[in-house]
Amino acid sequence: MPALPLAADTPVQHSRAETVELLSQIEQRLRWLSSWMIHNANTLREKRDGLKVGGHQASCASMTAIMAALYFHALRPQDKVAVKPHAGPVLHAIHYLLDEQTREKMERFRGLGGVQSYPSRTKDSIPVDFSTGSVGLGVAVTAFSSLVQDYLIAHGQMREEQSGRMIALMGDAELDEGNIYECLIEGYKHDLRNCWWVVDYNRQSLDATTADRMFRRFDDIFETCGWRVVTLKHGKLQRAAFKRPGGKALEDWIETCPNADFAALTYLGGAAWRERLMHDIGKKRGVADLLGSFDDAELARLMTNLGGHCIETLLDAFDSMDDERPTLLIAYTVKGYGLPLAGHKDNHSGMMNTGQIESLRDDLAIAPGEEWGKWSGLGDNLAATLQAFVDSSPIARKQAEHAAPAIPLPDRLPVPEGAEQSTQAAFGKVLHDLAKSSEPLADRLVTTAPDVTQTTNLGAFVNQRGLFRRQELADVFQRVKIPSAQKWSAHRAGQHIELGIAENNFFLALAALGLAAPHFGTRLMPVGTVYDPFIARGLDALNYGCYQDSRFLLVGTPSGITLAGEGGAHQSINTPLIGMGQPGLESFEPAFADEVALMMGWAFRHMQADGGSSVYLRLTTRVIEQVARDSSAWEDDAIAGAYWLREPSGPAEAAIAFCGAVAPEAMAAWEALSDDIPGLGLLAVTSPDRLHRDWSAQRAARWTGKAQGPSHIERLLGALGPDAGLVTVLDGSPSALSWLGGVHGHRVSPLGTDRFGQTGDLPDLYRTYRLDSEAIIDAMADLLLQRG
Ligand SMILES: Cc1ncc(C[n+]2csc(CCOP(=O)(O)OP(=O)(O)O)c2C)c(N)n1
Ligand SMILES: [Mg+2]
Repeated sequence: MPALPLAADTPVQHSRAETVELLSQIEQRLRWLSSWMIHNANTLREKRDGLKVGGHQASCASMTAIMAALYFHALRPQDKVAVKPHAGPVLHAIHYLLDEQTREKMERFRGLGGVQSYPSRTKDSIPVDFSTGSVGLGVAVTAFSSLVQDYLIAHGQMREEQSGRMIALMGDAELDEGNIYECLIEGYKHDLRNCWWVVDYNRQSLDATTADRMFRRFDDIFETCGWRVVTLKHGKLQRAAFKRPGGKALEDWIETCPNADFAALTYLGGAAWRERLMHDIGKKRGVADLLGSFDDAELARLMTNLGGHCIETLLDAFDSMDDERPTLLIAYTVKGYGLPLAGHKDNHSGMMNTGQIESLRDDLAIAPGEEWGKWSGLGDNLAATLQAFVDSSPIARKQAEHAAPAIPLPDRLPVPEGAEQSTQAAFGKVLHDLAKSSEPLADRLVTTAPDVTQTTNLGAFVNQRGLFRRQELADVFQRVKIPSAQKWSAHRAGQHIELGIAENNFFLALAALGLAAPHFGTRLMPVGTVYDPFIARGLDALNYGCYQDSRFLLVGTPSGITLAGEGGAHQSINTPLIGMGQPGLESFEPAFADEVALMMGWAFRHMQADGGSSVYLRLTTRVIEQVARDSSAWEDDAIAGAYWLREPSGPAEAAIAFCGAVAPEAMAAWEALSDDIPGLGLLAVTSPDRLHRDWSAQRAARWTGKAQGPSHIERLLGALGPDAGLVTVLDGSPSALSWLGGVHGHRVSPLGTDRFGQTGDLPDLYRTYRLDSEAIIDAMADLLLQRG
């Protein structure tokens, strides 16, 4: 080991050899602290529930060299990283060395308020650039963040010099996720840059070793999409051995060794390596002497000296990637490197037993009781030098996330005119009016859609504000004067990001756009449209965005069976339940154009509020007659989730509660019944989600000591008599409204769609699925008869 200079007040310039040595020490610390954190949580901490705590020592050890070299050498303060979920403990150990994580939180790994199982932007206290957990998503989101960064640079909100790299540290099994390839294609179309994906290529997934047949195929796939592929197969020791007599035979053997054999031999160790190598290539010239020059321990070290564990090799690779080209770095590794679990096919959730961890502790000269010390077992000088090295690394200068200023918003968004309108068309008009305005909000809107821009009424906005591309792209049809309603030219100032038809990409793009404020200091107002049924296609990515507290407006349209002739396969049935069930997403289903304008105005406020969230509007193409309003008294109630379109009177015996597109049927049924049922109410439910959330929150307030009061729905339904009946109706799963009966114990007859698949026109479909006014009248008669 080279003599290291003593720590000094001013950062010391280290030679390459010193840097390598310091990073090797840090690698060992990260391997130790991550292993200990997991061991402590599983074995030493008191258990109260008999359940496994879990954690992945082998997945961590696989990446400690990569992460040491990246974080304490290659990373710049403006770069952002998504860390492989199962290497979360390593990230926390890094921040522990930087004094940004506490021992207490690490002791509570996977416990309430402790270090989260997987890196979490919202729940962890250390800086986490991207949450991870669902494999594949944390990788692809980095590409979309690079796109967002380019968008901000093109719009003059960031300087080119401020741009960082968006980096994913990924497991090799993540390469099996389809969303990775959807993202590659989209990235190529958008001329992706400043993006690194570093693969921890341990050739093991959760269940087993991975297929050999994919070897080198990844290079082809990525290079086809414009990426540079850098492969770090061998470490320095191996490369030196290959140059010796017999070395070529050894190299060729490694080249063709099946993944499973390599893993098994790694687990078995030096003697097994020797026996197998002698058997396979021992007779080749120079091999016996070459192998004979290493004892068993040295041979094991040599054979596992893969690129991803060799600090020098990693530093050279990172240093060579000094341009903006997207780069896939495939770093060969051993899962469980440096631990007795190394190479075993079941090591994904495997853990060192007490004897094994104690022996690792002894190897590192860490005294019992000193396990949590940052630099335990090292001399004072080395410890001080390491601390100074860590403190002067660029990552230590990483700035806290931005608190981006709010965008000034208009008091109200004008209501689109028209006696008859659909909610989808109204949405398009509100955006179009904004696009024509000089509102500051208009400049921060970014729209996006997975190849459904025109059919979801974004076209007018795009005509006004243009498509975004870093390189100008002329609209050929316009140039040769072929008439078209769409101007499809693209330029740097454009505000619509056109995506191919891949809903996972769409949701990841929204997630990245909705993090522009904390990531880059400029708030954007992303608005994304998608056919409502295809929300399900990207549901995990939607959940992923919400979990990270990304802020966007999602518009699902058209929806339900109301899209009629568009086909049974396109009917969305359970999206109202998705809207209710998804935390971090407030959902609305308006019926009228003035509700749409009101909700969009509220959404833009909520998207930038402290404690706000993303918002989802479920819309329809059904054109319906608009209602006349004599005041704006309904508005607050509509935002709270429901308002009386026809107020019940007296101790009303019944009410009809409807949501969205079936408003005309509910109104017609009310007209037909109101003479016979005195005081009949008609409740317009604009958000089953907000109503239910508020109802449960008020109930919970009794036990949490928060302010109590009747919830909005308790207040509204309190206007009905105790024996009243409720008919609920929506174009979606009936359970989105049937719970209303539980509020005051009213009897309910819930109408909605619980079957699907049949195409038809509206009268036929509404009759068949019992959403028409006859069905409402029948259901009401039934309820009142029951009571009699
Ligand atoms: C979408 C999703 N499916 C399944 C899992 C469960 N899971 C966790 S890790 C893993 C395999 C990890 O293998 P790899 O990416 O190679 O990581 P490493 O070998 O480094 O642990 C799986 C299937 C998950 N986290 N996310
Ligand atoms: Mg793996």
